[in-house]
Amino acid sequence: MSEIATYRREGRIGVIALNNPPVNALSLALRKGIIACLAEGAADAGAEALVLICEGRTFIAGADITEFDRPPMDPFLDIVIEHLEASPKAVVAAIHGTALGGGLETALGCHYRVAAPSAKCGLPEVSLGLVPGAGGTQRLPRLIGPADAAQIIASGVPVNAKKAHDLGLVDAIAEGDLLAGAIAFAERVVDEKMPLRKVRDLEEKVKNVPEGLFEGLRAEFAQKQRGFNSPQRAIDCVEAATQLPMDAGLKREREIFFEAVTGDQSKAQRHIFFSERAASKIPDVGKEIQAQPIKTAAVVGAGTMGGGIAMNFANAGIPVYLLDSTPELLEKGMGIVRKNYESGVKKGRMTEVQFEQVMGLIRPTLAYEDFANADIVVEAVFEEMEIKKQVFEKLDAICKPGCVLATNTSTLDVNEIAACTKRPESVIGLHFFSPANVMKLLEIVRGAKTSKELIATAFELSKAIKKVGVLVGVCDGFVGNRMVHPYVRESMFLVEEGAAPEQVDQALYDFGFAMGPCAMSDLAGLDVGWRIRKRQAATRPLDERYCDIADKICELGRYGQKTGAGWYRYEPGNRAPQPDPVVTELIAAVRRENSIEARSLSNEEIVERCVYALVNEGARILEEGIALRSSDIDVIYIYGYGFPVFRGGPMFYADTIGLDKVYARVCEFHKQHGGLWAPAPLLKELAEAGKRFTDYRRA
Ligand code: T1G
Repeated sequence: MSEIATYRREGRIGVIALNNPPVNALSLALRKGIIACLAEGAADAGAEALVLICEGRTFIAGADITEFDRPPMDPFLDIVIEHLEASPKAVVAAIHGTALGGGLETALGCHYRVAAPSAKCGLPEVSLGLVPGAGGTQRLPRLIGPADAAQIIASGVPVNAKKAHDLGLVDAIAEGDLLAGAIAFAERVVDEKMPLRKVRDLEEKVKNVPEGLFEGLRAEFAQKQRGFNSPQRAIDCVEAATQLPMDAGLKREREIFFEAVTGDQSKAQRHIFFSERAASKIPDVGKEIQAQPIKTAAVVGAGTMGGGIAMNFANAGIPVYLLDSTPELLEKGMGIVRKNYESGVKKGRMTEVQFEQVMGLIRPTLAYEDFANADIVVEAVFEEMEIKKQVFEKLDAICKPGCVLATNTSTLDVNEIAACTKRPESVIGLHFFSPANVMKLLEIVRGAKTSKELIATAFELSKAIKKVGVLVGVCDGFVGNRMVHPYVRESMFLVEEGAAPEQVDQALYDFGFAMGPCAMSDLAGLDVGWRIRKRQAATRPLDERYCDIADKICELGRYGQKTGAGWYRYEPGNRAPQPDPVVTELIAAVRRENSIEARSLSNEEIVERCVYALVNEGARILEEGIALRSSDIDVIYIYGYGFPVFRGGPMFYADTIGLDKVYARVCEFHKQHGGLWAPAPLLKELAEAGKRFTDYRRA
């Protein structure tokens, strides 16, 4: 591998080239390399100005996040940036790919910035629970003004090259060869005697602060990023840039950064950043296993799920057949797809041309024969095993050898489905979450005979369709739904014992969930859980505690939002849940029938009972090997069930609380509420050994 940082001259311009794959993260070696190359450039009499550029797919994508859990190592990034600013020769940053975090801060330490048309610039530190820690919150407001800077910093969302140029963040867009463009710009700086402009010296824009700017920003981000600390702290940093001289502002920023980097929220968010990437690393499926190319797809079932799944392929540019059994069902399904895209056009997320393009990629059909050349078929028919088996028998007869046969089942046995084909090695579960065109989670269900090539293909496909793929094993509900069962069950027990549905939901909403279990069930459809509970009734132990409140709600035909009423009632066209006296009375009747004296429950007990129910089941799933690692369970709960990312997922949250404390509470619940709370053996084992789920690997 070539050196991590090199200096060379091209004509009268010195070129500093960085090469630290995969994303030129600012490791200690890279920071030292930049300083050394700057010294070479300063000493090179033939160099009249300097260009800082990166090899590989992107400009510096940030500080090296892996260094944050270790003591900081000198030279810190802010020292590197001081060297850039102090250069006696103008330094022009040449940006391609994504200049993010410390990468953009490094570019802000340069005197000028040139970007490729496809480049993006951003300060995404808040997504890691941090704030920029190398001057970004002090320099960016000085360059583009505090209002625009605060939006970029508090949202963490990058801006494209055109927007960056419009804001004055970059000085020129280099069409064609980036290096040539940057060198030409550097020559212009010399020839036109442009000033050695240090961003830190630009005071004009931080002096004129619009009235109420920061109060407005705090309110905006308290709503947009509910429960997250770092956006608020980022706004504090930008406000400091308008109140303090540069060095004092840098000091303030550093204080806030170190407070954030040692805080639980950042540790949780960094945990999820790496966990999401670790999920695609399968111990027995190495890089030597070749994924199959997916050039054409097909979906069986044009219902809400099938249409949403088809949209994922079309959005990735993959032509996809969408099949159903009658023209009416097909027409209805295509209508839902069209409506989804039309709302995207209305919201400006896609143009009319893009709308026509994606719609053109989805081809409705009534004939399985159209699937003969498909590379993958995803079955999304009714959740009944016999119906699914009939579909797979047809697919087995029609699809070409090597075609991926995937089922979107949310709970059924993938091995049983595979067994009805002659090619079980080509069968896999691809469990999408509703709405399938929106939710990022994809549970990849590995059957006993699923081939390694198919696992590799499924992960490649999940990246292509912008999903977060997580491998799970075969059991009732795989990981997500298996855990949501005790979570929802516990919420019903809490209602039976005395809490109102809205109290349970509010407690978990305040904990950070996107919505509470009752509102979530109303959204997903109460009939879904009802059908599963009816299927499970045959094997449920007679002495097992059971709450039938949700069943009784379903018996009234109240399935949630889709019927206008469930746990809550819904005004037409309004999804806001309204407490309903009908349900209040139904709950009171169930309590009377079971001689339950309603008691007042604390929000703390509600959260512990629901979240520890997740943790206890997650421990069983880990022990059985249904999930490879606890961080996979965390990723599933963040991306599939709205668990707050600033708590890192249920298993990481339990580690943060301390497994000894969690185990003690589970034992108390076991005493109070019986067998369903039997502590998972792994939870007991790790708690007693003073260990964490995060460190656990199944032997
Ligand atoms: N540090 C260390 N490793 C990183 C990294 C980083 N900043 N960014 C990515 N990686 C690894 C990643 O774990 C994966 O490893 C590989 O690179 C490819 O990443 C001081 C404090 C740049 C948009 O938040 O958003 O600067 O799995 O799979 O999909 O103020 O990576 O291959 O072993 O994501 O093409 C701020 C984080 C840091 C950017 C590329 N920067 N990275 O996406 O590839 S804090 C960020 C990303 C900071 C300063 C502050 C994405 C990407 P592996 P990937 P990708």
